[in-house]
Amino acid sequence: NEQAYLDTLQNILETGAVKTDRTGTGTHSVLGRQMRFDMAEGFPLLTTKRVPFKLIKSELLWFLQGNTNIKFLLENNNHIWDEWAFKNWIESDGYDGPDMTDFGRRALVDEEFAAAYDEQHQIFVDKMLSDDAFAAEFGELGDVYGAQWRHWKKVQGGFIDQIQDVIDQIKVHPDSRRLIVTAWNPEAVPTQALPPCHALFQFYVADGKISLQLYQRSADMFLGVPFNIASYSLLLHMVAAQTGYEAGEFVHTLGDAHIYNNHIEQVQEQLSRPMADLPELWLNPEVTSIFDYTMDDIKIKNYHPAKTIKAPVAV
Ligand code: THF
Repeated sequence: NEQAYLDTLQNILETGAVKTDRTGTGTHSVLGRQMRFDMAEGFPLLTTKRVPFKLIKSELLWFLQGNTNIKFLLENNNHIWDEWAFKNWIESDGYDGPDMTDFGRRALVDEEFAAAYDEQHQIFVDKMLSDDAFAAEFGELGDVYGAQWRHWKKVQGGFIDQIQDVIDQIKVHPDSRRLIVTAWNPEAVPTQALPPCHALFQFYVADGKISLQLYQRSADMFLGVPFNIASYSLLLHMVAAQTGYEAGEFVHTLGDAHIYNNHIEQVQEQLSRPMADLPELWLNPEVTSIFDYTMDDIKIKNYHPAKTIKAPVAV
């Protein structure tokens, strides 16, 4: 439950190596940790800070649609993938605004630049929502989760729908040790702006319950991981509902688990807070396919978190 997450944060602060990273922010980092979340203890949406569940829902529905264009996210007021599409735009010939090179880092250290970035970001979002051709060209993130999950490209041509296939397999061979979905494609990695952080996951059925383990190669402990825990737990509940099993455990296995240097105060604030009881998840029982869930079919109940804690995202 939530304690496993808080213990991992504490452990990284105490034992993490000081390590530089791709984004230039710097981290405290450890290799190889594991957290377990038993769905019987409640839905693991953290209570020591508010985690915006709406954003988790729309992101997961976006993955499950096989959608890789951020337009759907923007229509749902979800901006967690904006930076990646924004980067496509400012590096294109169609962009004629002020120089936005390295915007993520510069926005943190230069107030004047941050204002210019906010302005260009807003222009980008407005264009995305009002101009279909613009959205088709610059909202596209390419080979990200939706593509890998739902239409993995076969060498001989054609596609594999890994989500449909794994659900079919769970129904026919629940004992299988091959109930795997992979997002990691070594052929695609060199050309990807952001190779998948959640690289591979596996389902496991025993005693009438279905569980899910994720291998996450890179874990932004303060911002990304609370989302990832809730997202995969939601996916587990959906797959459980669609295969007739009870939801068991979400096992979260981390590779490079890090706290960014500009998140340390926020982590300390979070660690000082008491936990509340975990909320409950409601899924509309009338939905008969994993691909048919909508925003209204998914609800969180009795969620009483502590206040939001803001932190900058490393790009
Ligand atoms: N990049 C980095 N540096 N960390 C990540 O966790 C991450 N992701 C995805 C892609 N790139 C990443 C995007 N996931 C937030 C949460 C998840 C993200 C990206 C950003 C975030 O900023 N959350 C804020 C609220 C944001 C809001 O309200 O709009 C928060 O306080 O939780 C790993 O999957």
